[in-house]
Amino acid sequence: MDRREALQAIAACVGPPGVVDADADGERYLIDHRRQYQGQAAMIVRPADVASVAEVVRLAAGAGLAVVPQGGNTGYCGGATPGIDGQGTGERTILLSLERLRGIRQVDPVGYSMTVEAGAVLADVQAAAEREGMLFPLSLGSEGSCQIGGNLATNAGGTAVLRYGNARELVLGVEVVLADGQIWNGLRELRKDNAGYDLKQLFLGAEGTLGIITAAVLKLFPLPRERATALVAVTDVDAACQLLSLARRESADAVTSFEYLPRFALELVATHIEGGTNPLADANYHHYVLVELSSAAPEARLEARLEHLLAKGHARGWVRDAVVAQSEAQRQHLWRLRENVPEAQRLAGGSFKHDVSVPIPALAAFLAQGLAGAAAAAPDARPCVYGHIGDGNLHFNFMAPQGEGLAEHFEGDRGAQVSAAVLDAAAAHGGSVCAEHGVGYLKRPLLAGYQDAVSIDLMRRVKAALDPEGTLNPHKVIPDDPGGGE
Ligand code: FAD
Ligand code: 2HG
Ligand code: ZN
Repeated sequence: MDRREALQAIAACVGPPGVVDADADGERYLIDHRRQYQGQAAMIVRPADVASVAEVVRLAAGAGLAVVPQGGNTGYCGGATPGIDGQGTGERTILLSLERLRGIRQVDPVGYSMTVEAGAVLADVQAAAEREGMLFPLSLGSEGSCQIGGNLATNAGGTAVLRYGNARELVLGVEVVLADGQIWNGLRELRKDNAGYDLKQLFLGAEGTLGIITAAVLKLFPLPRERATALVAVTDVDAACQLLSLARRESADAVTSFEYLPRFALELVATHIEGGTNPLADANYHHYVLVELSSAAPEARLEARLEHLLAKGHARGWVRDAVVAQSEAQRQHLWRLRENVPEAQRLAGGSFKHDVSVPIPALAAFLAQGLAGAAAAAPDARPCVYGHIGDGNLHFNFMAPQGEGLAEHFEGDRGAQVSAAVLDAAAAHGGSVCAEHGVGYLKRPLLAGYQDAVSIDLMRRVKAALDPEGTLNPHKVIPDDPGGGE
């Protein structure tokens, strides 16, 4: 079958509701969330079930067409955008959206698990678990539009990793369409299974380069009965890390979230987001953490524990001031301040982003080194460094000076020097230059520069074993092989 015939067969397989009219609706699928990439595809399809996903991949592979899977298209690294390699691959690429596979197949209160299809929106997965009195703890600012398949494919992090782990730690089983169109049914609910390699891990965090996740069995947890949440002004990042350690000990490890916010991030939210007022704005504090404790125990007395540890932190000189939420509305308000930092940055002209992690004890030294190096290269840039310090993960972002465009300020050498300052500092502290957003297309050069050669070689060999024809999401994740391969 040639490519034209394969495209016709794919269209027939998914039927008219499964083919997107690219002229009318293509932008939603072909441009990434941050509008950094304009993609191209020979066809955009939305199969309605796993058998159709498998048939699309089988037909595509047989005709030498590539397939790029897409979830909610909220990714930050261009991973879900087809045909952006500048080599005209769009003409032989199918974009496959999982959005019609959105069923919640089962919620199991005895096994504390649920089985969902890949296209289910994360917020719907959370709500389905909650309706049955359980918690699916993955939580990100994009949860209203990202899909569980995309979350698993990127091994998403978010604001509850400290307590529950990254996405890959929340998975018991997966169903995957392989590069030749076979379906691997790994939808197991087992808590223990050492029958050889843990194959599901190959597909979690692989960003669609090794298989297309079509369904998953997820771990659930008891729903918290109590939460205590505070916005805390701390002396500096070192003090924040000390407070985290104390909080874990004092609360019997009830710390669910521990998020760092510098004054500048809160100012952006106050300026650009309706109702985004920082309750501690009047005092001249520079460093804040949003702390949340949660517990499923009936009388955990979390608010008292939180007050107690804040008092201890104050006595030790780490805490300067704090607001403890007194109602669910106040709690929501504090979370709105944190969750809206990405949107506030976007509304303020966008940010030059780095997503890095280091061991928690190295955070303060890393931050100081990264900021100093970046300031030497771009003294007028405005750092907006914030994020999941409870996981050692900082979003090391920079905004252009007021009145100047982002691209204009960071293009060329200046941007390269800022990035080198941040990424070299992360590497020097034993960190990662791709903490939670993945590699996609954007960060392949970083991987080539900062990942050791043996790791990259192993990744190439895994890719060659699972997708020898390079059908799935080509030119993503794995750096180009100077020897001529992908
Ligand atoms: P997409 O963007 O559609 O795809 C991402 C990658 O996964 C692509 O490579 C794609 O090919 C692949 N893929 C998608 N679906 C499948 C599938 N079913 N099978 C195989 N491969 C697939 N990320 C975090 O980790 N933590 C955060 O706190 C966080 N906060 C965010 C806040 C905002 C406001 C925004 C816009 C984004 C945020 N992100 C965050 C980034 C993003 O939301 C996550 O990476 C998310 O997991 C992507 O899911 P998605 O469904 O949108 O995937
Ligand atoms: C978050 O934690 C997201 O809010 C976005 O991961 C990070 O703005 C960013 O770079
Ligand atoms: Zn994040």
